[in-house]
Amino acid sequence: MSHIQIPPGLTELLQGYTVEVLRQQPPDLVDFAVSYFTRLREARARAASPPTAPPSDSQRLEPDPGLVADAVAESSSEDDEDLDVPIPNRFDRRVSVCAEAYNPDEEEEDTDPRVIHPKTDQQRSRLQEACKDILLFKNLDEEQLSQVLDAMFERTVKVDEHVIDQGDDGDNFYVIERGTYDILVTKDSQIRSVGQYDNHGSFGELALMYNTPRAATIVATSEGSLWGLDRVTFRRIIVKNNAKKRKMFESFIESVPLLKSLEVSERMKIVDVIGEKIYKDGERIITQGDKADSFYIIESGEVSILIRSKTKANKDGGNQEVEIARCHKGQYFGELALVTNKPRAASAYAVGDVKCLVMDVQAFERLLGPCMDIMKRNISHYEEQLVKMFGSSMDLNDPGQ
Ligand code: 1OR
Ligand code: 1OR
Repeated sequence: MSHIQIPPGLTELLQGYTVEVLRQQPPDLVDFAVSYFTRLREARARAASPPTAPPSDSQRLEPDPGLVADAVAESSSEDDEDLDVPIPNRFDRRVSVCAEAYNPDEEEEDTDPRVIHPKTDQQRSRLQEACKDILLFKNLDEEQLSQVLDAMFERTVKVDEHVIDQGDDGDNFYVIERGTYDILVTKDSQIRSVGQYDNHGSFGELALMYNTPRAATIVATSEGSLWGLDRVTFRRIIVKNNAKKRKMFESFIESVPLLKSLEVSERMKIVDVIGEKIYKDGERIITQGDKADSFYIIESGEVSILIRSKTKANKDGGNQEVEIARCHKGQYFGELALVTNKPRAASAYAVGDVKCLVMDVQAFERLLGPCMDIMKRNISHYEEQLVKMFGSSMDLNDPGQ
C-alpha cells in the first residue's frame, strides 16, 4: 500500500477553519469557507510584504476613538504613537485570519460572515427581555438590532466565577439576564470592590470599544445567566453606530452646562455609552422610592419633578404629589439617588414628548467624577429648598415616610 503524505500545514489549516465554523456557526459552510480562505490568503500576502512598508489597514489596530478625540483636543505629538498600538496578543492568531480593522466612517459593504447562534423561541424572548433596556442598543435600527440578537449566545455562570479578569484582552460584551456580580478593580496591588450589578445591566464594552485591556474584574456573586456578544460583531455594529452617535449628539453634549468642565475626549466617551430614550406626555420616567440605576440629561422637552410626602405642608392631602421643580433641555436629573446611594427622592414625569440621554450608574461614576462638585452644590440647594417648602422635619431621601 502506498504511503499518503499529509502536506505540512494541512491539519492546522483545517483545524483553524473548523474552529471558526464552530465559533461562528455560519449558515453556509461553503460560502464561509470561500470567505475564510480568501481572507487567510490576503493576510498571508500582507505578512509577506516587506517589513519597511507602512502597515496596511488590517495590520493597524483601529484608532481608539477616545484617543482620536484626545489628539484633537491636545494635539500632542505622542498621540500618533497611541494610534498604532499593537493588536493584543490573544487575538494575534485570529486577527491574522480575520482582520478587525474598521473605519467607522467608511460605509463599505460588509463582507464578514454574520455570526448566528440559533435560539429557541423561549431563549429569543428571554434575550429580548434582557436587552430591552440596554443603552448601547438604543440607537440601533431594526436590522442592526436583529443581527446583534442573532449573534448573542447564552452563558450561565456559577457563584465566584470570573466572567472578566482585569488586564485581559476583550473577547465578549455581556448583557445580564439574571444574577448579581461584583465589579473589582486592582490598583497598586490592592483589590477594591467598586460596584455591583444586580440582575440587570451590561458590561465588558470598554475593552472592545477602545482596544484596551479589561479595566475591571467581574465576578458572579450568585448563579447567573448572561448573553454574550462577540468582539467582531460588537465592533461591526455597536462601534460603527457609536460613530453615528458622536455626530448626532456631539453638539448637544457640548452645550450641556454640567459637562462644560470636561475635556472633549471625556465628553465623547459619554456619548459612546449613553442611550437615547423617548417618553410620551405624562409618562413616568423615575418613581420616588425606587432603587436607582440611571442618570438623565434632557435632550428635548420638559420634565416635571414631583414629591409625595406626609408633612405639614400637605398632611391633609396625605400622599398627594406636589411639583417641586421643572427641568428643561440641557438640564439633568436623577443624580441625587446615585450620589447619595439612596432611593429616588422624587418622581419625574414627561411634560409633552421628551427625549433624554441616559447613562447607567457605572458610567456615571466612571465618567462624571469631574462634575461631582457642581452636582453636590446643586444638591445642597435642593436641601435648602426642601426646608423652605416643607419645614426642617423632612429628609430628602426619606420623603414619603
Ligand atoms: P471592560 O471591557 O474594561 C470590565 O471589562 C468591565 O467592567 C468594563 O468594560 C465595564 O463594562 C465594567 N471602571 C471600569 N470598568 C467598569 C467600571 C469602572 N464599572 C464597571 N465596569 N468603574 C466603576 C464605576 C462604578 C470605575 C472604577 C475606578
Ligand atoms: P433622584 O435620583 O432622587 C429624582 O430622582 C430626581 O429629582 C432627583 O434625583 C433630582 O435629580 C431631581 N429635591 C429632590 N430632587 C430633586 C429636586 C428637589 N429637584 C429636582 N430633583 N428639590 C427641588 C429644588 C428646586 C427640593 C425639594 C423640595
